[in-house]
Amino acid sequence: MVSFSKIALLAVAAQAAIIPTDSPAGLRIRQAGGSQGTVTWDKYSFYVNGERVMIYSGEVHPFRNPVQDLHLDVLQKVKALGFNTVSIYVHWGIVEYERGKFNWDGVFDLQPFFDAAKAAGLWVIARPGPYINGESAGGGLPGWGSRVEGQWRNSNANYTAAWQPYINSVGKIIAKNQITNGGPIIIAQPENEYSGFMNPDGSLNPDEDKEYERLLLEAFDGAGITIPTVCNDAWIGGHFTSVDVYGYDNYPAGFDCANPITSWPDPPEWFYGGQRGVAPNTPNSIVEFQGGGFDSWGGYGFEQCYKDLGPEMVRVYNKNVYASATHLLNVYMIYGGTNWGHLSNPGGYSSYDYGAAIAEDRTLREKYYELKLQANFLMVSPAYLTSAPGEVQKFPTSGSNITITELWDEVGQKQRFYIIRQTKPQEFINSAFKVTINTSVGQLTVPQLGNAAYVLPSQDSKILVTDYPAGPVNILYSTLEIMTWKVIDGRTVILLYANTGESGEISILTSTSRKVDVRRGKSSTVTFKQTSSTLTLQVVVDHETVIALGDDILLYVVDRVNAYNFWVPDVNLKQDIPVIIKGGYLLRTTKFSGNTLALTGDTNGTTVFEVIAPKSAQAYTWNGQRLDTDLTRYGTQEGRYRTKTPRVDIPDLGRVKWKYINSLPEVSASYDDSKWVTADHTYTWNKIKPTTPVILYASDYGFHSGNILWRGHFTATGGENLFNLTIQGGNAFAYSVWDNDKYLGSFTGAPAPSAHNGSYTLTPWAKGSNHVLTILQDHMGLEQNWFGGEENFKSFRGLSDYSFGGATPTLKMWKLTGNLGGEKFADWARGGYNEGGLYAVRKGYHLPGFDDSKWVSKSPLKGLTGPGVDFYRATFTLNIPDGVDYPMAIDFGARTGNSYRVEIYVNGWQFGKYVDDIGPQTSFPVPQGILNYKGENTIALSLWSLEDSGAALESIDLVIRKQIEGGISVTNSPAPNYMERANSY
Ligand code: IPT
Repeated sequence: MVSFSKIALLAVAAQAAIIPTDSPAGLRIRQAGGSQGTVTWDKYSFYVNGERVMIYSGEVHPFRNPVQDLHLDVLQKVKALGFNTVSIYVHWGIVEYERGKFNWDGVFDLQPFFDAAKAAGLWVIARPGPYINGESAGGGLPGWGSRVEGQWRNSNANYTAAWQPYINSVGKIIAKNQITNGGPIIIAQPENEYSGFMNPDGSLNPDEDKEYERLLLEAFDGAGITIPTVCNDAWIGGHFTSVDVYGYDNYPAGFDCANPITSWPDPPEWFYGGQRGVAPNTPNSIVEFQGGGFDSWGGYGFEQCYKDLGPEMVRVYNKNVYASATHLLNVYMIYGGTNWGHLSNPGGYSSYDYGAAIAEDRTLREKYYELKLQANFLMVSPAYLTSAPGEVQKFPTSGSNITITELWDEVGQKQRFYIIRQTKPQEFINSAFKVTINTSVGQLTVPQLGNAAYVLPSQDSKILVTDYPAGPVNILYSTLEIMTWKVIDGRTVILLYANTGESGEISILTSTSRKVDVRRGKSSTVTFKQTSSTLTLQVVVDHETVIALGDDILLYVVDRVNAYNFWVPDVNLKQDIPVIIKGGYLLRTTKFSGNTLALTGDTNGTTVFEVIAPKSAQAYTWNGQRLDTDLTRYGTQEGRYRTKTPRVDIPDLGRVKWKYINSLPEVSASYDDSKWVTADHTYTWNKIKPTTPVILYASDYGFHSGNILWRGHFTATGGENLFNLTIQGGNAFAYSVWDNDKYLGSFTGAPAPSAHNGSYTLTPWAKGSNHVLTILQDHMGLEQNWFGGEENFKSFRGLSDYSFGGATPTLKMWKLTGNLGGEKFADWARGGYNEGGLYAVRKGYHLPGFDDSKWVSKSPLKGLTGPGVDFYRATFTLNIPDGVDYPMAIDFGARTGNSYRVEIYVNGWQFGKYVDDIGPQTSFPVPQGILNYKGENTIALSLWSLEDSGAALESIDLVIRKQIEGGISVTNSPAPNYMERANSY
């Protein structure tokens, strides 16, 4: 099923967009200026409750985290970045797995997520689709959609009838939680990347379907959504401009994990002009901006991708988009999560770590701290919100390696921001030069003192400010970057940073002569010059230098890594008490009551806290314990905290008592498949019509995920000696074939092929003999449907053709099964996607509470000696104390290269799909809440061997990924026990 290469199309589109084009159809503002009055906008930025705001957002997908309590953990981490918003997708296919029956219960309930966002102090951008993409099964479209004829993602009436109930249902939930009703949602996005369009014959259609867009907006309105709508155009292509605020996305670093950094494209510069061309009256809004990348079967693994998409990427590309005066920026993903329970499309595997700032196991990467520096700066720089790019200098002209954009505050008419960046970051050229800037005292070439140069390492970008007010302090310019500033008890504290060893300069407009007093660090690193109107300091950045400039200015000049330690909390979620905290792995909340400043958060290792707070705070607590502090030489408080991360005993999964059954009874002579679904359709809604006498597409019969089994019953004519088939399952799929109980062979799969033509030799069939051909196939998830009008998500899973050699037998019937019940799935708590069609799973043996005492003892380390499927169960207990966060994973040892596949069920939740010979994933994070940290756990594994030589796990371990004190308290997700499944087979 080759569809158009989206990437190629995007490349063409991106090229086209570099050339400024005439603006397409003007923007229709549905709520001119925002009729609800709470979330409004002008050409520069959004306003919330009348206050102009930078919307700095991170994408998280509630559906990729089935532990409701952990949302708060992730959202507090996003809040602590200095972000004020999160953006979410809702996956239609999960919540309406059976047409017309919505599952908003338990882990699928969105309310706990919205409540957690509110509790964390974040706004929400809600993006319910109907189509989302997001490397998810069907791109969000439901499996039953395979039986809805015609084009999807346009105004096809069949499709309209399919999505309207869903948008109505999710729309009401969004409306209930929008800001005007007291909830956190400020913006809603219909559809996603409605940017490329197809005709029924598969040819490209240049036109979007405006009737579809109108119907969507009407449905949003109908559900009561009054907050502004945005679109997410895949490039600045002027699509779906009938929303309130036009938005677009950008993934500037690409997705090349193989060649970290050297493969980076030059940072683009055309965004601002492009956006102004399409939507001059709304804020420049990047609704998705690369925060990492996806990885596919046979890929490189996310740690390798992170090398390409780490803190350097944030310095180069995020700062580059600030040069385009971007005033809504959503980082996709800030936390990726897990494709548990078959939620991925075939382009991805269980981990959706994304190399994001917050890793899949919820630990923080260095990129997190880099983002924190940048977001904090923007949040204290309101003039940025009314700035627009002016002159762009290429500098120095000789090497032409530097690009400088001057942003000018058009409203305040005073401040400038110079975004200084490497033009060719992929070429590893460090630069040192002088910069000419415009200030209120005229043009200056900086740095001014001595022979110092402005230093810009190869994968760096810096923001230089002029005439920047930090409260009452007028900074004439600073070549040191500002992380934050606060006026605390009349003294302005300014936090400045650069890389270790670089020198930086800050010049303050002041007519009084000020004593430069280095209170911490080496005074030899500081030089200064006072004139009648300015005080200019130059500092060689070395760890931490604290300089008092009289009583009312305190400068912290720190190196980057040290700057990572500072947190600017939103005290009492009101930001009205100026506080800066240094220290800790994470600062979650800050509450001020009476005279106590109560901090909560996480630590690892010994932590030195510094509290920079008003004197009215006389006592400090950390997670409820009193923090003893001493006064520093500059009036702040410092205290030491020793992290307690107790040792815990973790079971050795290689040695626990494993029980086993054969999970492939289907190939035994006596097997009875009468309860299976009979494949008796002779018509398919699919536009790919098969040659088979009956339709053998799993989705046509309601099976959309996990393994699928087919059984073809034949009576031999005599002499059949070959079985040929064309079968499809998605990238990296595999299948095995049996003739009665005789194994014929397997296609073991490879990263790319999603279909296979196979030929299997039969021991010649005797005339009149009965044969059942059993095919066990993998289903790698439903395809996405990127093009509007496309039907790619219907790509079949199953057989489109088969034939025999030697003779042709008489078909009696075909039977099939996937998960028990198909769309009427068995497990409401864990959802329709969680289960597949393997015998043991159909029976519910993966669930906790099943009595396996009669099963045989055998370890998955022993495995199978031939082809087939084993199913294993074991139980173990954990006893992890409160007050710590010990994220865990199930690790398989090194890949052996043998062809076998494992699905991991933890307390009934499918939390990993391991393909030994394709990879790359070998470590599967399982969150607390799925793992019961205080009591019994059930682990179940299916082990499918696709080779005559058999298969066994090399090793299996439960590992603690990191030991952190703090965390939040987690209630286990519902994990209903096994109950006998009456009609199971
Ligand atoms: C963009 C999609 O909007 C998003 O859903 C996700 O799939 C993301 O890509 C990649 O992770 S599409 C963009 C690459 C043009």
